[in-house]
Amino acid sequence: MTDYAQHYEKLYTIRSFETLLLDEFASGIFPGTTHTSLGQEANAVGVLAQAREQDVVVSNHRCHAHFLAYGGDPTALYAELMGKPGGVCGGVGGSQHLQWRNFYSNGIQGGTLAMAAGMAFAEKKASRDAIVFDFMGDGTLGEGIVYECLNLISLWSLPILIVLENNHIAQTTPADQAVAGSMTARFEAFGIPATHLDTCDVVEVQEAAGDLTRKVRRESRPQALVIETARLGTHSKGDDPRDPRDVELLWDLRDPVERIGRLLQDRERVLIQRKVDERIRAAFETALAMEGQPT
Ligand SMILES: Cc1ncc(C[n+]2csc(CCOP(=O)(O)OP(=O)(O)O)c2C)c(N)n1
Ligand SMILES: [Mg+2]
Repeated sequence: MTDYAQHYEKLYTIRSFETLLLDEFASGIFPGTTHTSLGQEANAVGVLAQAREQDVVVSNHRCHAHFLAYGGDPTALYAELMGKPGGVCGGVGGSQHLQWRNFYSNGIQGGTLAMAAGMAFAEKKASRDAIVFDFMGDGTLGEGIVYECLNLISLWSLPILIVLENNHIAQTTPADQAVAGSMTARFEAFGIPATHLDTCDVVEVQEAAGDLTRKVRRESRPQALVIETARLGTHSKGDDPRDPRDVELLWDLRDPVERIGRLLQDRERVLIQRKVDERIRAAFETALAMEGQPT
């Protein structure tokens, strides 16, 4: 399998998982709400290709892509979303609160950076050879705790790669109405070097994350990566004030799955799609058949 085909399979696995989740949501099998990663798959796959076993990953409310790219099991994630005891966290965490191995997600915006800082501090203090990956959104720059954390992360030289996924919207609020000035400058003001990337190409993300990850490991100090990305779906289940024509344009221009898929032969792409769709459907059915009452 070529590198492109491997990338495609990883991206398409997330896409297939999220698409089936949305399709099945209407049946009422999933309690609560959920935020899908449609459009942001390349950030998860590209960045977490750099994660080693001992590293820690801290994610936010939009965590499915991060969890699956980390190596999380789709069956356990569906079961978690169904509130089943066989889920990632026994069904009590739901869509936003996952913990498996060194992966942690939390729905409290900005609180996740405090978690990441604390864990990076612990790793550094114990002289363990681990770094922390933290994912956050543009809207989370409005949380005061982020700046307290950036201050300490810089002062204590904590080994964190902060990945800011700028999808230009926070629920229904456009970033240009909520975030003043430059996003990279906000990190730089605290002495944290920030790299800016405007792409939906998984290879570009992986390369940039590779450079930054090496620096974080070698120097044991923080780096930030601001990625211009696109939310191709609604915020959670139906909230999206954007003009549908604008969203359609994003699908045409900023779809990471389509972008890498174009590099494959039609036959190979379709075979991967079929294999993955079957695997994801089987994961869903297995979760559905699991014993135990939803929590
Ligand atoms: C402290 C806090 N306030 C409000 C919310 C409700 N909420 C969940 S996601 C979200 C928007 C987040 O926007 P952004 O950080 O840009 O991430 P995105 O959803 O675009 O991935 C809001 C307001 C929350 N989860 N936590
Ligand atoms: Mg956002």
